[in-house]
Amino acid sequence: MTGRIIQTTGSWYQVLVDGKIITARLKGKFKLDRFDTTNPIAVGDYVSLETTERHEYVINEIHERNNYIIRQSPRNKHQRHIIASNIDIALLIVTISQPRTSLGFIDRFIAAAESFHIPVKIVLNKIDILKEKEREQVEYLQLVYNSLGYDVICSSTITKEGIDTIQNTLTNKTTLVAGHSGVGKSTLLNVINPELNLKTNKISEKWSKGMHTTTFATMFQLMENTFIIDTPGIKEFMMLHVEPEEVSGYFKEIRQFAKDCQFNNCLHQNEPNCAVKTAVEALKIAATRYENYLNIIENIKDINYWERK
Ligand SMILES: Nc1nc2c(ncn2[C@@H]2O[C@H](COP(=O)(O)OP(=O)(O)OP(=O)(O)O)[C@@H](O)[C@H]2O)c(=O)[nH]1
Ligand SMILES: [Mg+2]
Ligand SMILES: [Zn+2]
Repeated sequence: MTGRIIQTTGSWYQVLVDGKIITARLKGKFKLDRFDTTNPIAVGDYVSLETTERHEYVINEIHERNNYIIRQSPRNKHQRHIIASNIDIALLIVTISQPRTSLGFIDRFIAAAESFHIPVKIVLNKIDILKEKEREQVEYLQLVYNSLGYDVICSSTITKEGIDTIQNTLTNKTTLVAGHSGVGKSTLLNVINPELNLKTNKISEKWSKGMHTTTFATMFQLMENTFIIDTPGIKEFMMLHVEPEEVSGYFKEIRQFAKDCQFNNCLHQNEPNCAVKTAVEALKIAATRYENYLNIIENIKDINYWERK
């Protein structure tokens, strides 16, 4: 039989099989050395199972992953930890106020998702509380991100604007739902499926001290064939363990113009005849996207500098 991992706790796995949750463990002879990761199996994995004579469920095979999000182990940077797999879409929930989501955060998240080959849509929630001058920021977000192919869905759990669109986006998919605390992730999911009864407006203890060593993701069913992956480790998700030269590959529009730079290792900072800089000056690339790209490069250089010391 086959199933899907919805939660992992130590050596036990919760697996969804034909709509029922069962508990399983790994087959004794499961080859761990095939993986350079700390965990052989992650939330979202499809697996094959068998039953033992004692009627226990045992996982004997993992099916190939479409994609996965991974981070370095906090204890050993040469080891990697898979957070979740087989994600169809990442839904980034943002708000312009209460709380404010920065464009830097949005671009970092998108770059990380691009690096994991996960398509992104942006939900701009709490649209009901916006003041007149904040509307301009809505237009800016729509202008910049829609044109890059990252849909911006305006929503409100109060007026119910955009809820149908979000529901259609989620249906029959596995969606990673992300965003700062307080943007309304749980409220939105409760509106779509009131039976969920997720806790809202509660300062989550996940962020309190002592929890940064473990990153666990959970998956739950929102509707039939529709899954939500919730990962408290979203901060780690955004840590791009990549080299500076790789970052432009994760900014669609920069990647496109970079082909015309004079140097093929151009970082688009201050190099001569840089087609990306020219495109920024000609307003073909949004200045905010370019700035956030440069910030990521600088961050990575800082991290690499301290790690090599
Ligand atoms: N005005 C307004 N308030 C909203 C909207 N959606 C959610 N809220 C409120 O925002 C607060 C936070 O909502 P939550 O759903 O708990 O936020 P969350 O993103 O799940 O937060 P964490 O679980 O901490 O990550 C609650 O008081 C909600 O009632 C909206 O569309 N408009
Ligand atoms: Mg919540
Ligand atoms: Zn360049």
